[in-house]
Amino acid sequence: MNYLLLTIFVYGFCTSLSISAIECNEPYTPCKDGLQCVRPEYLCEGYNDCRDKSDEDVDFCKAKECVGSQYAKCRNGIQCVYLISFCDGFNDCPDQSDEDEDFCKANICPEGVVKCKDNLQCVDSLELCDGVHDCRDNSDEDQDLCRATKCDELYVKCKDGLQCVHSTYLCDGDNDCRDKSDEDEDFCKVHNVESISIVEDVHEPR
Ligand SMILES: [Ca+2]
Ligand SMILES: [Ca+2]
Ligand SMILES: [Ca+2]
Ligand SMILES: [Ca+2]
Repeated sequence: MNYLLLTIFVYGFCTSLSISAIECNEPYTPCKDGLQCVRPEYLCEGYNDCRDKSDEDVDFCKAKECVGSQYAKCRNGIQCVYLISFCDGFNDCPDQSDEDEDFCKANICPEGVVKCKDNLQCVDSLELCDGVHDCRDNSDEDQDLCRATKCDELYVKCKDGLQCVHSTYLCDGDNDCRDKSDEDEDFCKVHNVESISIVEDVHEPR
């Protein structure tokens, strides 16, 4: 073997050694090329994280179970998406099966999440009557519903009796209630106790 061939052989051997040397710490998984490590929740979630795209390989993903109980497979059996992403009004599965009408009609929203009036979309219960339209049919901000809705703990009803705002937003200098009542001097006095007790919890004692 001449010198040049020997040099190429040794160089090639060392390069292959350094490539295969990568080790992934728990819970990371190596990509197929052995050059990168990825977190388990990044496997088969629809985005390429490995440069060789092996984390989204169709055959690999079809055979792979989703990580943990908070994920479920799209209908195509390939990608895993968060349970709360099913019927949330946004397409998360590439085959759009997470927003399929028949599926969402029969779907029961997870705990802490409620169905819009259309019986299709699930929104967080804290998004009811928060002044922002979250349901496509706007039913989360329906006036009759909001008038009858009791605000969640730590939330306060605006003077209009419709909107709930977090008590830390009271008297903070920004208008959060549509009717601006959260910055109304008299309204602040009425709710003063709650807003002060929360502020004290956040700050370190001096
Ligand atoms: Ca991925
Ligand atoms: Ca979705
Ligand atoms: Ca809302
Ligand atoms: Ca405010």
